[in-house]
Amino acid sequence: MDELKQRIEDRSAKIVVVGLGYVGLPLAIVLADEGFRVWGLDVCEDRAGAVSAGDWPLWPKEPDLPEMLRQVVESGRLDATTDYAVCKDANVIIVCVPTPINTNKDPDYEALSQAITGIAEYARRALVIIESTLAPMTTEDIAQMLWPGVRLAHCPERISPGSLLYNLRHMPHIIGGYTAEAGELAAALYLQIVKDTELYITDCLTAEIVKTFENGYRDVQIALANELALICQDLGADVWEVRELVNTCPGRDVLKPGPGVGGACLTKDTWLLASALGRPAELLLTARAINEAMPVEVVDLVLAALREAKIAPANATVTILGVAYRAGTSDVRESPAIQVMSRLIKAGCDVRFYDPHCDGYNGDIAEALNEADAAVIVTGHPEFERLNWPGFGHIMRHQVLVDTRGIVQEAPEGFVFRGLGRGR
Ligand code: SAJ
Repeated sequence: MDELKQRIEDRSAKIVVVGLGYVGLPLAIVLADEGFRVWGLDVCEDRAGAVSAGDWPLWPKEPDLPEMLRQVVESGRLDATTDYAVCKDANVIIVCVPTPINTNKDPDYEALSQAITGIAEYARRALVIIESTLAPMTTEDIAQMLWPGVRLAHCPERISPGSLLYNLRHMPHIIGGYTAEAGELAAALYLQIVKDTELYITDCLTAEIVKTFENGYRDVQIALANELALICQDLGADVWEVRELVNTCPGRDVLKPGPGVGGACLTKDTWLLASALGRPAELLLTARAINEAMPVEVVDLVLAALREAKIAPANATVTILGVAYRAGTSDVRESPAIQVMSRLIKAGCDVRFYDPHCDGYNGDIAEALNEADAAVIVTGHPEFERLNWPGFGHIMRHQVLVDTRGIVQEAPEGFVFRGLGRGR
């Protein structure tokens, strides 16, 4: 313990980060930036090659990290490989591989099993940290795959796209030690990178439940906002006004309704949590069902607006504004926009899309709206708050606008307008 702790504290520890995605790559960069010798390991040769060359292989819009990557590679503190043998003399191995769900909504631990198998023979001397999100009790299974005295901790990532670096440094860290010694060692490591935040040391099971439930909790809150939107739509009220007035009551903080929940975390963490239970997690799973059904509600709104404008879906060109799942980012993973688009295509519409943040989708908005029959705001990008609808009305073939984010204050003149949750 003492020698390893010493190496962590004086930053002479060699660290291997397994999985160079949006969790592992920022972590590897920050650790290298703090002076550690870091190796990234990824099964994808292209990914490992790009990182070794100092080229940011993920979303281009992430602040600061691409430049930091170039610097730590140039300084010789970060390198990448596909070969697990790099773990041989590692002092710390941090596993950051994806833990998605399969089509049955069960955990898909293929990448995790591969990573654990890959590091197993080298893990005897190292501290092993799992940052991947895990269903409760999975760390125990991982410990069984490693050797009996393994120093293992589950420290679930808490970062989100667009602010990876900030989250890594400033989010409170939950440190689940498989043993008290492992928890203490992991805390010593994270102390080297965090700024102005807390580390909380607990056991692995608690850390697993905290991570999966914190996202399940957010999913339930969003589902409640979405349910309120559907109630208001049904009864002829405006959800944005109702929400604002509900939130004047102390202790109420209704989130914003929208076209559904996207991203890699909220769409699966409930399922990871539920997979470990011997009883149904009814409220959490109902929330999932509500959020998963929101794209259908959006398509119904679009079809109703087209009907009002007397346009048959088969004759309609619909422009989707916003493909990213989260405002201000270029991340399209599990985006509700994809569901909305594919359902509109199934309904017979011709679908175009525009997103100012996503490469490949960010041509010219006027071109995307030219001769279109309808526009549908799906992502709440700030750029969409200032659009000149009367101007676009002149270039559109028909003037139909659907807003799923409550960012168009008033129906533009001459438009058939529908807002999610706006029954009037
Ligand atoms: N959404 C709504 N209404 C809201 C808030 C969000 O419809 O009021 C939708 C978004 O449009 C998006 C989805 O929910 O489609 C998820 O949004 P999010 O803001 O929760 O962003 P995520 O999925 O990137 O969540 C991450 C989570 N972080 C991790 O899993 C490590 C989550 O725990 C954080 O709370 C969240 O970021 C955050 O607040 O940054």
